[in-house]
Amino acid sequence: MATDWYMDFVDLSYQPEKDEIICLFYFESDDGVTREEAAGRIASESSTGTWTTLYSMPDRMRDLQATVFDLEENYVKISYPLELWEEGNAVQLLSGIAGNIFGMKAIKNLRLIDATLSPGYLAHFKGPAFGNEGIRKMMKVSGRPLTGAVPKPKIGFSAEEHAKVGFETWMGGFDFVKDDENLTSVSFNRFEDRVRIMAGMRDRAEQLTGEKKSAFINITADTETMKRRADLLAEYGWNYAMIDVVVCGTAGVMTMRDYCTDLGLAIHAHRAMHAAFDRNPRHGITMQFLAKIMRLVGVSQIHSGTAVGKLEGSREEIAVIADILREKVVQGKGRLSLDQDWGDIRNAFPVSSGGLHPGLVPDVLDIYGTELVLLVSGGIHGHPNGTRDGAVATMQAIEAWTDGVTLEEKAKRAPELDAALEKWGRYKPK
Ligand code: CAP
Ligand code: MG
Repeated sequence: MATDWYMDFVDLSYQPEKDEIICLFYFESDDGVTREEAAGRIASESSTGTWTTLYSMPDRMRDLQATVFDLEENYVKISYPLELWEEGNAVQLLSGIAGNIFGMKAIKNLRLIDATLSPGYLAHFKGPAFGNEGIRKMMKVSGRPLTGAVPKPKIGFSAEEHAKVGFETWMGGFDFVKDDENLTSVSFNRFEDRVRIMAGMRDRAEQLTGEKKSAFINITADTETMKRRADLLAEYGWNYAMIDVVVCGTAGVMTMRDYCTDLGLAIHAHRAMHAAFDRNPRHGITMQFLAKIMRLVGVSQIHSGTAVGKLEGSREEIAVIADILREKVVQGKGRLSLDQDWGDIRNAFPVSSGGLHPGLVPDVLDIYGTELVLLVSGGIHGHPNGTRDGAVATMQAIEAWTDGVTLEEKAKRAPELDAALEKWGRYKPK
């Protein structure tokens, strides 16, 4: 008598139905477990199965089973009937395709690479509230990346000091001042004080420059507190809220997407903690999948890496993540991503940040083009002449790239850029 039924979830001749969700996994089976059985176990445990054959089961349940339909070396594609998934509940999707399966003893390593979300699944989600065109209209910026910086050191300033650094950042030509991921409301820099004082500085910078200025002020907390903080942002005329989306969880982001949209707030998604599960190439969940889920639930932008800065992320992966966020129809790239037609779901901006300075701007724009949010933080506050000149130097580096001239050429007529190159050149921090 058979003790398990994993192979019931494998059919390499199966052709997925139009509205099924398809997942691509990398996996390594444990010794003594064949690839087919391992793949069947992934499909079983992420859909209707369990470890043993059962005394009885209604026939109709076979229609809910996931199916392994493509198996190549250590890569498997699994198709999931749409009926498995609650309408509009991305959290439940994660419990299914990114849940128990990571802990199965028969699978030594498992990595969820990407998923194709079907039109029937997408139909229940609103996606980003503004889209990239809407954000550009809101900020009155075109033809160049949106730019921003985090006051550094990343935490320790009083609200007053924070706002003064912010003012210098805006006066240097940047669009945004961003809170750091671990700054929320601390004894020496209360959220309420920062929102109020920054608004005053913003208004002054807008009057002096004639440009629209904004900030990603971090509301990260429990959801009820995030709602109160979003209310305060709207009261002071802000148009963004920042959320650390991994630590807040997909459920928190989903709640805040609607709440912030009603207040006219776009969401800047910081991804702190992502490297706990997306860095190991043999186990975990890719950044491209996290980016997909966050566009689905409606953030307006999310950090996506630099390739040349201080944090992990290859050029290929970054280009794939940018496509998943920006494009309407995404062509799968080999074993890095799957096809995705986003239908009416608006797009979102990739955010490139982490160890950047004016000397690295061309490398980043070579990867992303101009459709991104570029954050240069240490790379402006460490400028020999201070924050404002650091921002000016970064804007000059962007101009050089868009005008097709080298930084060195530009620096002959741009002293702030020249000073930045003098200090950092093309240094790539680790
Ligand atoms: C960058 C940053 C961002 C990282 C996050 C930091 O500061 O503020 O949090 O960019 O990484 O705290 O390191 P610097 P990622 O510009 O001074 O490095 O964008 O890869 O999610
Ligand atoms: Mg940071």
